[in-house]
Amino acid sequence: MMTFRRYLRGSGRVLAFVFVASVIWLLLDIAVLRLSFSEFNLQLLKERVIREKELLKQQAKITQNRDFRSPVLRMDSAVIPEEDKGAVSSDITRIYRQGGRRHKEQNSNLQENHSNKTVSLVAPAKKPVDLLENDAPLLENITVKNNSIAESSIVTQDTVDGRKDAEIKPMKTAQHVKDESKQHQDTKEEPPVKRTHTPGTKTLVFKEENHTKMLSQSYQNSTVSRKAGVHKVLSLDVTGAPRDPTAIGQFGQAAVVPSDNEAEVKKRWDEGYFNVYLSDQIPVDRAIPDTRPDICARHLVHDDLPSTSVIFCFVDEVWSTLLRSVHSVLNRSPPHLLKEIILVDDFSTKDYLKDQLDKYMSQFPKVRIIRLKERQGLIRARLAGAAVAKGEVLTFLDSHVECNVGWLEPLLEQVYLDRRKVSCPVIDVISDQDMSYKMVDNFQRGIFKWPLVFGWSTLSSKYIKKNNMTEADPIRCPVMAGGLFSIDRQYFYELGAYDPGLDVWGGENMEISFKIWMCGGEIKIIPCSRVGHIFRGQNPYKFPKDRQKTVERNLARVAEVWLDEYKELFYGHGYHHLLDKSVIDVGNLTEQIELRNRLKCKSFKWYLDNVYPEMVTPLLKAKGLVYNRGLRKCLSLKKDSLSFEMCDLLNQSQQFNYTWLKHIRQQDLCVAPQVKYHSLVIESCDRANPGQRWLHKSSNSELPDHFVLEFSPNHVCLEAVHRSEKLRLAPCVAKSAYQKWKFTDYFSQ
Ligand code: LR7
Ligand code: MN
Repeated sequence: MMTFRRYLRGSGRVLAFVFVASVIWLLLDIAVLRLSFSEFNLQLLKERVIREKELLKQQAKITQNRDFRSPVLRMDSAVIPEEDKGAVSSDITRIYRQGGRRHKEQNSNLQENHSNKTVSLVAPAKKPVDLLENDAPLLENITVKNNSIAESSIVTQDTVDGRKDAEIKPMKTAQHVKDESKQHQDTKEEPPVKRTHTPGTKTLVFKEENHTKMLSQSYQNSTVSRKAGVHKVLSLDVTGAPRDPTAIGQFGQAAVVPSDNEAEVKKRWDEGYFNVYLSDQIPVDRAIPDTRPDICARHLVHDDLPSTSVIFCFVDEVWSTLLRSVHSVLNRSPPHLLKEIILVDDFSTKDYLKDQLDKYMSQFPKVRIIRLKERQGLIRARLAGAAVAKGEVLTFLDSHVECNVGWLEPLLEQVYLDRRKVSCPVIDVISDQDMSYKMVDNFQRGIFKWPLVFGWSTLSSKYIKKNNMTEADPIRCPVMAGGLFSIDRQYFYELGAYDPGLDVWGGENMEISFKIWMCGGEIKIIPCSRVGHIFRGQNPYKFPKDRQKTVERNLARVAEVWLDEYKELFYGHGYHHLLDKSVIDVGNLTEQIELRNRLKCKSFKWYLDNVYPEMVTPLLKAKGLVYNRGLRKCLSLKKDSLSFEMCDLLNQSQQFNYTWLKHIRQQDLCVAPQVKYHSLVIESCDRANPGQRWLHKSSNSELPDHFVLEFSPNHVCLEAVHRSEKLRLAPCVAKSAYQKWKFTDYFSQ
């Protein structure tokens, strides 16, 4: 105790005071510090909650948006393979921990994309006349030509009441079964033929009031200011009581060939690639069954419909089918509406198509024949016919058809209601085997699949119900088959007619369809107008140049002018070779592109969103981080060089696209092999350069997860080097994890 007191004396007292004061100061300091730490933590926590909320909001928005998904939202499932999740879990935490800047960038990108989408989805103003706008999803069965599938197969199709119903497709010989990617447009496939006996299939009740309502609504909204009366559609048919009721094939019935004449059938088949032998025995003015829905005969049309020129182009058409086509128009069209029939002879080689044809047709004052001095192909032949046509409406038909009762007025009625309406009949089937006339299933429309392959698809029963459709209502048609349609003559020219650079056959139906829809018009299939057509397995005439190249070139012209950024999808579906200028010269497109600009046509995206929304068209095959299984890291591009980093969904250097042209790209830069094929470089993307194409997830590939260099004849793959974490090219090894890659999001296989 004494000792302690001694310490408190003199200088010791001062020292003790200083000590106690410092202890108190220290304690106070600690208390203040603790207080500010907890405030700071609270702030951090708040920020994190806000960020997470924002992420969730975007997630909700983006899930509604089919075509655009942020990698951030898929990180748990897509970026990281299940077995590797642990390895990168710290990265996920890091993303959340990272400050706002990069995060904001990502946000604004997402917002921008989202608002773009919203704008482009604004539907065009509905015309009251049109009861059938595309406001319901169309889940449909699609029949596209696919030569790799034996066409004798039985395809099932949804019937109106949703049951599966067998639909029998006609047999086609195996010789037509060719490489699918090269033969897309070889022939047009028949639409499904109606089965005559479908017990239990619900028949839709026709609603006459619907039509009358439509007609009066249409009239109110018509661009035509004339006032006219209406009348019931004329069911004119000169062949109603045929000359020879017992003739072969009469009434559109199947004609049977006696067995001892089968050799003759075979011998003459190639003249038209159908049963020419039978056709020649069937009356050129035979009667056919009226295949229209019953209500059609009671439909009203306007009294002052425009007149039409019917244009048939032909090259080496079979005599009897050409005549039957012409007779069917003469016999079943109201004479006051039929201005003329123009036969355009596209430099045929057959003698009977010269003087004999002139002589035969001279008995019909309405028939004019124009002869082309050299082979032009059907597209320029149609242009030649249109150039001399005098009717207000042009009606194009193939030269092996049979127009049915009441076919013309419903087509002209559409044009009358709005000159930008282009109307197509339902194309019934005339059998190439027995020449019977067959009714096709209702509710069919023309569509395309990549790479611009025409096909038929059935409207879904949901769509039919939602739009309260009857079998007689016009059907919006994204793509017309091509050969059979009516169009206002002046409007045809306003649209720039056909691209005259299209050769011989193929692709012009895509061109005119995109042009019509994108430049303010519409295409409808009119179920009350029926025309039979002989669908053939092959074109019976010669192509001046290679057939396949001709069609490919036509399609490439269409793609270049009309498809915008979607042309990558066209080339990406088996047409990469067309990008090489030395392989194909598509010719000059300036005029076509100028035309599109002059007409201020809408974008192809608009067309897809508004006319054919059921078509799923992702612009990329895959996108996001490029994760390497072996390294468990992601590819990164910094200062033009590739390396690996811990995966970071917000890191822009790690974002890559895998395109339809098979590029692994970031903006305009593509991953490409080094000249000597051992290492990798980054270079400007060049769509014509096959060296920049990588196969990844390609169907039937034994190396689906690899990046296989397409260009190289040996299997060479992109590989991450284990130790150096560099990239190199190496012979492909199926099991090597270092050669396996995964994008965050895949949009297509
Ligand atoms: O060089 C030619 N010159 C011609 O005048 C080649 C053909 N033609 C004539 C030919 O004689 C025929 O009258 O053009 C017409 C059409 O030729 P097809 O019958 O050989 O064609 P297609 O029926 O096989 O093909 C369809 O696709 C074509 C693509 O260019 C045209 O658009 C056809 O008009 C079109 N036919 C139809 O749309 C009928 C329904 C088929 C379907 C689906
Ligand atoms: Mn045809």
